[in-house]
Amino acid sequence: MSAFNQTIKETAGLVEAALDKFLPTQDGPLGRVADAMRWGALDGGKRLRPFLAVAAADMFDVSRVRSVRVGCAVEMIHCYSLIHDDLPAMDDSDLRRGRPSVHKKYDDATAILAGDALLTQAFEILAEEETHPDGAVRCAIALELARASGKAGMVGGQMIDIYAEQKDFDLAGVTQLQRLKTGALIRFSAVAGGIVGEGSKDEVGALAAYSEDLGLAFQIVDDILDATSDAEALGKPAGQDAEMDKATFIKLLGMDGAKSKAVELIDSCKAHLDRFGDKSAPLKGAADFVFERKN
Ligand code: GRG
Repeated sequence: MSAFNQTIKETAGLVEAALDKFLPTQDGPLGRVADAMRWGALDGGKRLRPFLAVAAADMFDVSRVRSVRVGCAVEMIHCYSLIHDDLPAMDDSDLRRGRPSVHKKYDDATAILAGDALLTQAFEILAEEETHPDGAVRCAIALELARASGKAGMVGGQMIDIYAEQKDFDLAGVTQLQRLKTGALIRFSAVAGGIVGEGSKDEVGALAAYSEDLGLAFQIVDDILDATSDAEALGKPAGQDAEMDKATFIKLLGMDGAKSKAVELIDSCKAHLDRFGDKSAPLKGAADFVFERKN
């Protein structure tokens, strides 16, 4: 295993343990939604977003107790979005992270409620004093997450994805859609690490620039994997973009053009971190990981 894979695995272990504590099983009528939250959030995924939050915070010597909480908050939002995205009213997907999606394992109502509860618990975690003793810092992180996940961010991107007449989208249109749908949470992750670390405006700005390029590269790779991989390797259905005639980077740039664009973005995202010197190695490693990932 490469040194970076070992590092992201270690962080994922910390996040898994913290999520397990945040999401205990429960007796009585709430047991079902508690179990569904655990099914949707535990034991799966690359944990890329929490890794970005923790690695960015590490550059400012933030304690892992704090940074892992920020990482758990963004992972909970991500997991809620996947649970809702898999519902029959959206992507209608039976498979997620290589196992039945939450509505398949439970039912639609339970999946909706489990997603809602993960969404709200993310903000609960950020608001608690253990995340940062300074209420203004906690508020700044929560504000950033609200913007990244709501109508001006991920939800807005999902809305455009579902309802816009995508066949007419040009590169600017696809880029804007993906910046919102996938990019906003990736951007939040790195930026939140800088905020919890009380970085300067310029330092947080550099993290924003890094994660904006990284988010787009992530999406291009996602398009490539959707077109070239299979459900077994991805742990979710493949070939959906072409089936639904979605506007993707591959459709607009061709496969080679999309790959070149991803390489360009990976190079430029790393360059934004040069000001942090050696401390930025894990975040630069994350960029290579995004490019080389197979699921
Ligand atoms: C339902 C509000 C709402 C939003 C859904 C993010 C999203 C919006 C839907 C997910 C659909 C999708 C497959 C988008 C492509 C990019 C993406 C978010 C992939 C999944 O993220 P990974 O690869 O997944 O980080 P893991 O499982 O590793 O966490």
